[in-house]
Amino acid sequence: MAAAGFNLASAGQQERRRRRDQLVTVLRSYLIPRLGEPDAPLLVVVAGPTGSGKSTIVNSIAEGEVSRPGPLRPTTRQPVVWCHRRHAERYSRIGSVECKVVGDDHPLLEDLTIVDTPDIDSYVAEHRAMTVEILHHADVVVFLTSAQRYADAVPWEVLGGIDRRGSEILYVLNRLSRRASGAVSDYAALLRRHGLAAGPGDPAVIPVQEQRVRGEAAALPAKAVSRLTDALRDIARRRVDVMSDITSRAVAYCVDEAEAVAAGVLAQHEERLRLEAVVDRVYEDAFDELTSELDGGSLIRTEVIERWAERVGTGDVARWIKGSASWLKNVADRLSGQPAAEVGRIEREARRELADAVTVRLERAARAVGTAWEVDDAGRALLTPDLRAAGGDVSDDTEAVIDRWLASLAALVEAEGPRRLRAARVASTGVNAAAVATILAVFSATGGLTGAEFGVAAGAAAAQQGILEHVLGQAAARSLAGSARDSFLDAVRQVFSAEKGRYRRVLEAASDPPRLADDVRAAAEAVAVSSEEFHAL
Ligand SMILES: Nc1nc2c(ncn2[C@@H]2O[C@H](COP(=O)(O)OP(=O)(O)O)[C@@H](O)[C@H]2O)c(=O)[nH]1
Ligand SMILES: [Mg+2]
Repeated sequence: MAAAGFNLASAGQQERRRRRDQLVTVLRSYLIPRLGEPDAPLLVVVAGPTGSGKSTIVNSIAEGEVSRPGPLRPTTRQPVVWCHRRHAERYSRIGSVECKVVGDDHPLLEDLTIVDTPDIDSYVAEHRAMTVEILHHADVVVFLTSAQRYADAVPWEVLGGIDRRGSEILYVLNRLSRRASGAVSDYAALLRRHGLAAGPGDPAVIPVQEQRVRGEAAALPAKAVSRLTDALRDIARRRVDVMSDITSRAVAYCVDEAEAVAAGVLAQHEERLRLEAVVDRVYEDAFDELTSELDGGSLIRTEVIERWAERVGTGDVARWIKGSASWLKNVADRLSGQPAAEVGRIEREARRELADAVTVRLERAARAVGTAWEVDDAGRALLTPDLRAAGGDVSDDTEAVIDRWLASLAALVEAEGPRRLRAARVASTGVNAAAVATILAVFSATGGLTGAEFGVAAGAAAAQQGILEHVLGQAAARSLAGSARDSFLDAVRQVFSAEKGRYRRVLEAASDPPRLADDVRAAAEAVAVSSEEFHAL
């Protein structure tokens, strides 16, 4: 259950984390230790706001000084555990909180251990934290507040948590003056408004009248706290049943909350999928655009195509169309006459132009994801300057992918038409010339048109297709151009996937796998089963 990280900063995040934390706390701080030591006395924690008389009340129950009270705030700086002598060792620490232990042999302590705590509204944060932690371990809470301050000094959140997990809470209204007789029912109504169940017995709120503090022990007379003492004696008498009820309620709470945590895991997963879908759509659109530009002949600037075409000899097309075959010899001569470096340069230029065409689209896609995530809480929290732009290595990666494609293209040209290549005496120019022609055919988008259909007016584009067709034959030329196109798109898709992967990784790190929902439910089920076994003993 604790493994649910809920790192996706959506609107639901805080609530999911809060529920997970409460659930884990109930298991770790209450249920597991409690069921591990079923014979330990019930832990009764006296808590409340500053100066409400907690220490005085504990002393009054003990009829002696257990915890020093005082007008100076804060007086109680550490929990004081009043327990039976034979249990003294077990309480030097409760959870991670070090406690002062006062061993005694008061009959109440056979079944109960009573803890006086620092002020729950202390200005010392450490004191508040200690008290909250001790409260997590409580079987029974005595929540003490004074008649003067009850309206504004109740920590609803903390009490609500304890109430929900099923511990008993005794609400004590201290220092009541005889004149303020409506305070008890007013306080009870306030508690009910906040959804807090009435304590055991009647009345729900236990009143303690304002007294003069007497004696060295700084305690109230026993009679003043008799209703509270009676309630505690009753709980002590029913210790085994009370323990069983509280733990059963805690188990039921955990099972319910685990369901809520599991639902949170699934809801978070949905949110993650939505963000992922945005990324998929953006890159899908960018890829579709690139594909249609490729097929429409506008992926690479026309000037570049024409410059390349010039080198291979566009002017010869006219003669070819008129039936002269000498153009091919001219092309072959021109290419073979050129130093290898020249053909290499054409390739490099093609590579550069292509890499740019792809990179520009990836930059645009990254910005589009940035814009879309920006308007989503979770998305915005995940966006980094890196993610708002294409990956730092995207140019190099694209060039590498294109290099591999060009290499495979050379192999493809060899495989598709070596005989015709030889026959056409283009072999002397090497595969590169044919590869360059293929590149140009692909990027000048002659599509399925033949040179003749395209006509002289098509210029460079038709020339490339024409050369290829003449060299390889029409069918082979078309299939070669088609395979080259497809393998180019496959190669580009790899770069697109790698780019998308950056967002996927971030989303993966920020969200929990949906199977965790099942794990959480299974863990809750295991808790319920062990609890049933425990209660059957
Ligand atoms: N007169 C009178 N003083 C009280 C009563 N309860 C507490 N006090 C005083 O109020 C101050 C704070 O009490 P204390 O028990 O230390 O409060 P805590 O902070 O809640 O533990 C001390 O000076 C007590 O003597 C009471 O019922 N009557
Ligand atoms: Mg105190």
